[in-house]
Amino acid sequence: MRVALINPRFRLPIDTRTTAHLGLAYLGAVSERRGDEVRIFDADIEEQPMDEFIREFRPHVVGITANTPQVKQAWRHAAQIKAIHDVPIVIGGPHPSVAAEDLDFESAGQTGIDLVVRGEGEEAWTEICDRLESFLRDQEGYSTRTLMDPGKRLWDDIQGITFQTSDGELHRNPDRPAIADLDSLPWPAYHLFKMHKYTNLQPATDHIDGARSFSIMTSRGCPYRCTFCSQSIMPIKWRSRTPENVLAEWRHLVDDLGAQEIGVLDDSANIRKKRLYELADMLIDNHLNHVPWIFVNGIRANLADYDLMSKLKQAGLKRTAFGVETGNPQILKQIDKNIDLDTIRQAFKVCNEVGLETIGFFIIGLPGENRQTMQDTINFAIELNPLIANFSMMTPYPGTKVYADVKQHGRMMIQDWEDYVFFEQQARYEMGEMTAAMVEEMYRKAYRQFYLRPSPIIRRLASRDFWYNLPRNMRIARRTFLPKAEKTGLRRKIEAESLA
Ligand code: B12
Ligand code: SF4
Repeated sequence: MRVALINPRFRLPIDTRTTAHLGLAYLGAVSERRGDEVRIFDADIEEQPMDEFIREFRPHVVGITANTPQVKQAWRHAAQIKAIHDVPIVIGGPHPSVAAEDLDFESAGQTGIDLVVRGEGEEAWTEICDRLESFLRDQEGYSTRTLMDPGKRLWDDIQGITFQTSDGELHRNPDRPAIADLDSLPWPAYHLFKMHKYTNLQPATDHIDGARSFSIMTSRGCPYRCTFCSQSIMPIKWRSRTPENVLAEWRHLVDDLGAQEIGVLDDSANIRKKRLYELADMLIDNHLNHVPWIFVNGIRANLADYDLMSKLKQAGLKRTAFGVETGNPQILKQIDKNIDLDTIRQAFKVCNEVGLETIGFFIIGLPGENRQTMQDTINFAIELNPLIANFSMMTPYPGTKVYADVKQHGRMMIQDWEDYVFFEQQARYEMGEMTAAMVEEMYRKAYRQFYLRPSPIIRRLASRDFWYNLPRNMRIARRTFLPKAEKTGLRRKIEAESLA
């Protein structure tokens, strides 16, 4: 079959890095394993209009991915495609996977969308394509409406999907268990992307373009449930690939694709330390440790001891992120992070001793905060002094505990899914004594107090990447430090573009 996979356009109002979509890369790989002809249309980087692509390729099935701020664009794309080519359209990704808020039904009811896949997609996608292929074999011509005929019961036994039959009834099939054997998955199909069009997600090396910067996922899931974290895709059960399987893909990235840096995207890569020791030894023994790599997302600070971090450093690790979130002990308890400030301090100390660069993720405006607790976070960031301090304003994603709390006790200030981005300078909710004005003020203060100190300024100026990317860095600095009027203009521009 001809399979089209689409990443809807959603350019963040920041100079975000664009990267090949790993979820679509996996789906593309399983489709190719089925024998399909696959095209990926990443609206963020394509120059060709999407309708032209659909008319030319005439896919037998379309898959669209969506996180929360992308979902409305995904629906627009679905309606647009259906209007020119009657093809089954499947949506998946973090947003429609939130069944707790009926967000699967929300997408299933949209014009153009036939099926919703909840959670990890590889197995459901394969089953849907298998089913569709055998159905199409018996058809001369058909309309997608016949696929959704309740009498045909075509989709009743596929786990983890939601759909609306043509009589208007919504169906939510039972959940699909998490993929138990991650080694059984093919490697992400990067050859389906125009890799030269991407930048690197989190540059560890000076000025490497996307063609030489790749992502990898060595484990899936996270055993924790922080109150703010949107975990609709990855189940609580943490699973990992074997070190041998990871090594083989790593070698492929370096030897076949010419990777000059690698970003590990795991939610919590260091849950099982033994596995990382084994992987590190293998990278060293196989002479793959010359390619720098980084933990793009936070690893657990309580599991980042000296021995492990120094072994990982020998294996090529250059930089690691930690989800610090807050500098206030009480707020830290309330967000169920299951960690304390001293443990976080220790992890940063270890990384400094070992010579690893660090990234700290901090949240301004968690439930229960006041000016002082937010100041505690800024002070803690300055004390830890990571290479990169990333402050974001708390954005309550549907399905999280914070979302439920704000709905019940606070005042949500955004109603549109397209506003669920957290690098704008606007607070997303108010609760208790925490006003939007206070959060916005503290957010700006966080960036000013952290970055406008001599040591970060000198560090930036000393890095070659800063000079290579000077125009981009100046734009980021201007947007970060200037008042929010600048942002509003940017937002309007994006809206206008997406309507055009
Ligand atoms: C890397 C990453 C990024 C990167 C790259 C994003 C990208 N293009 O992939 C960057 C930094 C750009 C980014 C930005 C943002 N991100 Co982000 N990101 C991630 C991260 C850490 C890994 C993504 C990943 O590769 N996952 C692994 C792959 C295998 O999973 P997947 O992409 O979800 O795809 C699987 C399933 O979802 C499903 N599936 C997905 N699409 C489809 C489509 C079909 C048809 C089917 C059948 C199945 C299916 O099958 C796939 C295979 O199993 C996740 C956390 C996580 N664990 O996933 C957060 C995450 C996706 N991001 C999140 C958020 C909030 C954002 C931002 C909105 C943050 C912001 N700045 O405001 C932006 C949005 C940017 C945008 N343009 O859309 C949230 C999403 C929550 C939500 N409800 O939408 C997550 C889940 C983090 C979290 N736990 O809160 N992100
Ligand atoms: S923030 Fe990190 S540790 Fe907490 S649930 Fe999300 S991925 Fe897990």
